[in-house]
Amino acid sequence: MKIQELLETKLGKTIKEASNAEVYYALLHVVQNMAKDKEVPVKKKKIYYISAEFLIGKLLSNNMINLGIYDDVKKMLAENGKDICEIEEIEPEPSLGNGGLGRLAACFLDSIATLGLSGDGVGLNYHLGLFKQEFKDELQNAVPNPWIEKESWLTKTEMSYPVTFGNLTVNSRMYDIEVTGYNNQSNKLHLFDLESVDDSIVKEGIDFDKEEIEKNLTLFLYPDDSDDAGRLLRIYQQYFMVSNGAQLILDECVARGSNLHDLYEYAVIQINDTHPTMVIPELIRLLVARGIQMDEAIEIVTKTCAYTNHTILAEALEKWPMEYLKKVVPQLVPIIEILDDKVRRKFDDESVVIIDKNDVVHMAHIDIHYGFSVNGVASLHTEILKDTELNAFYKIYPEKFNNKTNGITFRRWLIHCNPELTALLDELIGTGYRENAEELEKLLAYKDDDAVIEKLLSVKGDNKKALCDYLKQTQNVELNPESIFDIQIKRLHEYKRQQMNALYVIHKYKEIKAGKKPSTPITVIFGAKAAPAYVIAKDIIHLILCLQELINNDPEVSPYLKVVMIENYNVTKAEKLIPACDISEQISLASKEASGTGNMKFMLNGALTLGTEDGANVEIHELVGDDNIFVFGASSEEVIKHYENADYVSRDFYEKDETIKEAVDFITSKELLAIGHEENLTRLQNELLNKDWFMTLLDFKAYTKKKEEALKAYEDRKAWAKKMIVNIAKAGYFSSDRTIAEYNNDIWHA
Ligand code: 26Y
Repeated sequence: MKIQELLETKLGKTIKEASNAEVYYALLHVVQNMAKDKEVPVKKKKIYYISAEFLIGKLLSNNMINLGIYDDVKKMLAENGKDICEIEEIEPEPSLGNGGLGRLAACFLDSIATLGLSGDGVGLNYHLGLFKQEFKDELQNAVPNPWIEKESWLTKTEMSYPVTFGNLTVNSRMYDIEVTGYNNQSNKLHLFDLESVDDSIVKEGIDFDKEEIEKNLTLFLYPDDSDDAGRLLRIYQQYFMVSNGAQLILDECVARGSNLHDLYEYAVIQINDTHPTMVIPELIRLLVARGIQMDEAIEIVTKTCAYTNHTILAEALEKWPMEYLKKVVPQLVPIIEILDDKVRRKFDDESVVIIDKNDVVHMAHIDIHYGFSVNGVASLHTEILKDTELNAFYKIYPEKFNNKTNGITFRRWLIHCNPELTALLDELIGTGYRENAEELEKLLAYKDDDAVIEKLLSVKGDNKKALCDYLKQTQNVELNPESIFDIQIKRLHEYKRQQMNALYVIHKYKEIKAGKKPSTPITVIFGAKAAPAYVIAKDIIHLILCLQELINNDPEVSPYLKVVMIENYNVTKAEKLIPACDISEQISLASKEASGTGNMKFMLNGALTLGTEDGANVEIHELVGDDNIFVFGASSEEVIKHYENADYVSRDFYEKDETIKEAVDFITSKELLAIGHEENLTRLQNELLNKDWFMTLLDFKAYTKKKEEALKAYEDRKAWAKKMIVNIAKAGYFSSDRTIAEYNNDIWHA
């Protein structure tokens, strides 16, 4: 049956008669069934990608693109007076992730299905997910983000498992989301939930009783962990996720013919950062319970599990006090002790133990000793892991270490979010690049073609206008589409240095006030959520919101400079911002950003990177060459040395440099104090002057200099467009299809 008929049967009326919402829910149903028809029987070995986050974004259009029906449906809807974009608006964005690690997991599921591999995601079904961000009084407010509707992409399954915490046993419920591959099969994302969860226990904002485990377990992603109850809740969540996952994996493997002794021939488990680490002792426990000897169980699990590290920030490498584990998962404690004992017998090195002398359990150490692969997510990151952070482990297990530079799915980050650019590419180089991303290089042939340059600039211009309309509608800001769009969108963290960009904004404001006007107006756009317990991160948001208020309302400055902080930045908003960007801000302190993936999305959509030699920026630089990127700042080696020698003193930079002093002083100027809060602004200023752990002032001068260079380069639109072409053409390497092919060849062998 044709889709129109299917829809109208489901609707019980014609599409013309139905409302947008009715059409959306009917489409959801039809598309979901089409996806289910694409499920294929599992081959012997299956990949299980286990992750606390899956930042999947809206699914309707993505699924229609992957099923190959998007264009037809769009046309058919238009013929019936319906606009597909308005129908997309109806869908709530699932709130199952926070940032890069979660979005990477979503891109990977897309590529696993696209490459025809059998591989499912395993995670949790958070009802309120990551908080929704609202701005009030120039401050971030966190409110619950309920996203699950009566009819949604979630399918309730028959599967349920008991999970025991000490003397509390709960029963889970598994929900599935279909994961469609591009022109290929469907896999599944399994999300575990607890039926007794109760949204109504949430009181003011996102506060709730952290001790009512049966009511709160799957409410929030990353609940506040600034007190004991919060930290215990995180362990409850992690164990609930991995115990369900482990039971599912064993059941499925047995059903496919495994005798459990050969588990690793039937399953490979990719552990996404340390959050799912307890899957290792849990699997060992379950194998022993099924009659396998402890030593053999440990060996089997070690051959089944592989670990990806996404960060070298100490605060993110999880360590749990044994005392907490004894409370929540007493059944794992003897196993963790055995794992530690084996390490201690083999290696006389306190830095590689599992349970340290303070009785704290190092989760990453479990992954490295009891997994067969350890990978970083960009070349520089992997080298830093091997040389410094995990050097002691690298010496023991050099063969386990490998790099897998991150990637992004072009289905969402090009075909879906930038249809105009996609159409231009189709016209110029054919559609082969959709399945073989390296074919984007064919675009290089048009580098000197004036007609193509014209078209490319016009596509960018249209995307900028569309963003202006959207921001006018949603945030009531008036932007100039002729200005240069300079965008920094990512989680808020001091190492990512949104504060450095904010200092630049101050610097520009002062210049304009002093009569030095930029030849092209500049629009600086930020989007970021700060963890609710991360005080300085919230202060940085406060500063940006104050600057927005000050600058946009100053008639002398606003024709030349505007600042916008996007409210509740999420995947859907990223899809509108990225195609409209001219300058992609990737300005983390070198050595701190493991990879970054936004940098790749911007490049693919024809933005030029202004960045440090950090994470995958290094690889972008290598691919596009010096002329097509703006690189600045201290190198990772220099930064690592500063930390080793503890010789960076931010106040020296402040005192020695007038521009720096002027910008930092302005944070507590009478202009900003008239808008914002003294407490927040002073605290942030003091942080920069007395600590500045991520060396903002070290790189500030180099940053402003490079940014001026970029702004200058933008003036020559044709030369700029050529750089855009090189960036798009070289982005093929960053397809997550390439990344997943590497995971499969080197790690999974599925
Ligand atoms: C539990 C808590 C301590 C924690 C919560 C979330 C720790 C880490 C995270 C998330 C980390 C994350 O998103 N890392 C990012 O992973 C991306 C995908 O590999 C990288 O591109 C990015 O550089 C890295 O910051």
